[in-house]
Formats: sequence, C-alpha cells, structure tokens
Amino acid sequence: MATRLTVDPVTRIEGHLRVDTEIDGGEVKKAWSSCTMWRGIENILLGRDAREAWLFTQRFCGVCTTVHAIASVRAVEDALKLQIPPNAQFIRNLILIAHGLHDHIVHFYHLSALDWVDVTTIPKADPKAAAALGETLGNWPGNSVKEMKRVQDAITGFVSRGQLGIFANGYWGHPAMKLPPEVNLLAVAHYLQALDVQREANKVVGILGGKTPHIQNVAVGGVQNAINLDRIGAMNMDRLYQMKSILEKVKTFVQEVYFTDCCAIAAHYMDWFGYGAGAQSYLAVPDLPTDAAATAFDLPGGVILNGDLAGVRPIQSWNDQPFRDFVAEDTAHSWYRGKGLKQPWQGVTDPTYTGWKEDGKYSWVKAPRYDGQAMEVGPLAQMLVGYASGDELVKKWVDKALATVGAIAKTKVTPDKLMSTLGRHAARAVRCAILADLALKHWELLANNVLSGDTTIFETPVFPKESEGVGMHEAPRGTLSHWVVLEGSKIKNYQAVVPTTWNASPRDEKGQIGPYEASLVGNPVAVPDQPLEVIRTLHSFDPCMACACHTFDPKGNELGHAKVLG
Ligand code: NFE
Ligand code: MG
Repeated sequence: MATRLTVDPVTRIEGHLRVDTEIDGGEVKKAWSSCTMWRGIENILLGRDAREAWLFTQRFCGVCTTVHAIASVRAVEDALKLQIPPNAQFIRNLILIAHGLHDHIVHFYHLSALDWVDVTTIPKADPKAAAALGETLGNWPGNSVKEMKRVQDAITGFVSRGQLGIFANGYWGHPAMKLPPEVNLLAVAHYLQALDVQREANKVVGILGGKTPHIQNVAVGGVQNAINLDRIGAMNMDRLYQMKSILEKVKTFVQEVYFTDCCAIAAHYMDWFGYGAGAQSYLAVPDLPTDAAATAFDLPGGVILNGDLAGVRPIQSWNDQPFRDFVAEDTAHSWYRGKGLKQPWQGVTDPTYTGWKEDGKYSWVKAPRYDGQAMEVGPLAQMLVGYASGDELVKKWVDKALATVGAIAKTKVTPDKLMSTLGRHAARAVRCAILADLALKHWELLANNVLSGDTTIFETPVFPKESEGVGMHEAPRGTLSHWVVLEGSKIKNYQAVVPTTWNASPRDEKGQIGPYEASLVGNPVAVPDQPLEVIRTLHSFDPCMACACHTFDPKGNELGHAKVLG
C-alpha cells in the first residue's frame, strides 16, 4: 500500500525546501517539490536605477552572492550593448572561479558527504590503512598516519561521550551506509581540512570583491578595482601574487583530494549510478569569456534533450537566439497569479498564497521551461554538454573521473552513468577540478594584460530611451539568467530565472514534473522514517531555495513534519 512521506525542512541546503513523496514497494513513486518562503526582491527593483540593481539582486542569496551581482550587470550591459574592458572581464572571471571553488568544496564535504560517510564507524578504522589509501588516491600532505590518528582520536572521543557536536543528527548506522571505516576516516579528515581550504578560496573573492559574501567591486560597465602596480592600496603585483599562491594551494586540494575522494566514495556505491536520473534534459550557458567582447568561452554551454547526448546543441555565445526565445516561466502550480508560459521580459511576480495542494498550487518556485521542457541545470548539465560537444578540458577530467571510479570498483563506467544521483556529485567534482585549472589561466590573462600597461577598468554606460537585456552566468548550481527591461536607466521589469528555480520546479500547466520530482521517482527508501536516500538525491543537486524564489512567507507558515539532518 502506498504511504506518504513529507520531508520538511530538508536541511544542509540553503533556504526552505519541503518535499512530499508517495512511497510504494520500498521506492518513491511520485514527488512534489515545494519552496516554503517568499521575498519578492524582483518587485523591489521596479522603478530603480539599473546601475544599482546588482547591489539588490546579490541579496537573493547569502551562498551564491557574487553570481547575482555579475548576472545583473551583464543583463544591463547586454541591454546597452556595452563592452567592458578586458581587465574587468578577467577580474569578474577570477571572482566567479574563486567563488565556485569555495562553493563546490563546501557542498561536497559540508553539505552532502555525510549522506554517504558514517562518522560513527571511525573508532573501528585502521589509521595506517586510511593514510595508505589517501596516499594512493592523491598527493596531499594532510594524509599522514599522524593526521588520521589525530582525527580518529577526536572523533572517538565524541562518539564515546555520545556528543557528536557538528556531526550530531546524521543517519548513523543506516543500512544504506556502506563505506569501510578507513574511507569514512579519510573523508572526515578531509571534511575538517576542507573548512580551511574553502576559506582560502573565498579569500580571493574578498581580495577582489572588497568583502564576501556580497562583493562591492562591480559596476555596470566594468569593475571598481583600481589598478596601479606602484601603489599599495591598488591592485598591484603583491596582490596579484597573493591570489596566485592561494589559487595554487586550492588547486592541489581540489584535484588531489576532493576529486579523488568523490571518485573513491562513488566506487563503493555503484548502485547509485542507477538512481536519480531525473529530467534527462540539460541546459548550460557558456561562461568565463576569454576576451573583452565575450566571443570565446572556457566553460561550455548547450542543450541536451531527453538524454540524447549525440544530439547536443552547443550554445556558443550569450547572443544565442533560441535561449532568448525559449526560456519562459509558468505559474500553474506556483503561488503566483497569471496564466501560461511567460518569457521573462514579459514575466510578472504577483504572489497569492493558497495553501499546499497536490493537484493545485504547492510552491513559491515558478516552473521555468526551455521550449516547453523542464530542464536540469548545474555541473552535471554543463559537463554533459561539454562532453557531448567535445570540449577538451571537460573530456579530460570526465574520462579521468570515470576511469578512477572504474579502477576502484573494478568495472567499466560509461558516460551515460553520469545521469544519476552520483553522477551529479562526480560532475561537480570534475567541474571543480576544471575551475582549479582555469583559475591559473585567468589569473595569467589578467596579469599579462595588466603588465602590458592596460589599467582600464570601466566604460561609461549610455542609456537609450528603451532597451532590454539578459545577463547569463553559469553559477555553481547551474544556469542563471537575469532579464531586464529598461526605460532610460529606470527598471521597468526585472526577472531572475535561477538555477534552483529550474531544478526545484513544480509541475507546469501540462502536468510535467520538475527535475527534483523526476529524480526522486524510483529512488529506494529502506527505512521510511529515515529517508536518507531521498536526501541523497536532493542533495546531489545542491539546492538553494533562497535563490530559487528570491522570496519568505511573512506569516512564517509552519508546514513541517519529519525533521531531517537538523
Ligand atoms: Ni543561492 Fe544560486 C547558485 C544562483 S541558486 S545558490 O549557484 O544563481 O541555484
Ligand atoms: Mg524569478
């Protein structure tokens, strides 16, 4: 007989996500993804000056703050057909890369690893074997026997006193936990080390952005980082080399530790390459332009429909007409007024809360569609479009990931396996390894341009009477687009179509389910009141509900039942 399970709130994510599932025969048959808060920042922007929008839009989120600043200035610059100077392009790119490195590391270790890693088995681990395993996986000084012993002693103390501290509230001892104690020990040692490394990556955001979260250094037309190699207070060689040495350290951790941990953990859970496929239609936009005019990009964009990798349509530029024409949002099952699909320049944000109804409205998230299709966005989407369209860096790292998992699991792993819960984690680790390579490339682009004598950072914006623009960015959670309609410099309409809005989408007017909902169908649930497996698949997307509806219910309606990983 079918039973219902509500997980509310889903934790170790950003924001407020409720998921309802119908379970039968030990697996999920149907799912409803619901965002339980609303803010309405898009409405706050109406009538304001376009040059200050980025300061407001960053407040969509405290996690991916930089991305909403940069997508916003890109949207206005697109409306004005304004080209920014090369220094501005490279400084923005470095911020996006450093932020992405920090964000992916935090997601893997601190927000999702404990779905797979059972901390309570660590007292049984052999620290020598854990160190030896670390040694075979990657070249990292933090894998010594001494370090493994230190972490084991600390965790054993926590476990024996029954006070798990930061590791309280996990599904410890759950039958779906399968890692040997040594892998658990190695992963937890890296969890603790990752706390430091993610901060290092974020330092680069702080150095360039003035502060983090919520950078202060961008502007419509460029950036505000004064460049003067002879001045202490400006961007000088000291500052440039400080960033380079940080990025080199972070690169080592990402490629030798995060990437290999992800592969090693995945190799012990091969069945999870068979769950969580979801929508199987993917969207990514190109990012990290390598020139001021944004004619070439280091991160690939494209569209894959219905799992057809061979039929990939690469998106080569931000002027891609199908993207501009085909992105639209529907509110049939979302708590907004309005009917039908609306292209974002015509989009409206008119809230109407009517309670949770499985056949009616049940989420504050709108339902974005690409040519009418629900699309998954995120590292998996970007790696798949890159792989299918032959991007060299993507191919190199995806093949390396598949080979590493295959070698440990003693089996062959093919790229189609990436369309899964574990594939999402693997793709994020691959993307992070690529970002680590690109960090140094874009640092060099900036340093070489500065050393050539160019110190320009800003082009003055000139506003026509009327204009409209879209700013694209491939954020850590996927494709982000800000859409702006202007009258002179005043904002007439502003809509953000955000990565988590794509992924957490509810049903649309045709009843088509969203990517989270699709990915949960067929997902196993071994212990109904401990829905670890549901959480595994949800976490693989790295949900950020704050971004998704940029929006909270002023009455703070309590909708909750099961509290998970609190
Ligand atoms: Ni709030 Fe975000 C990212 C954006 S949402 S974290 O990455 O944009 O999905
Ligand atoms: Mg929106």
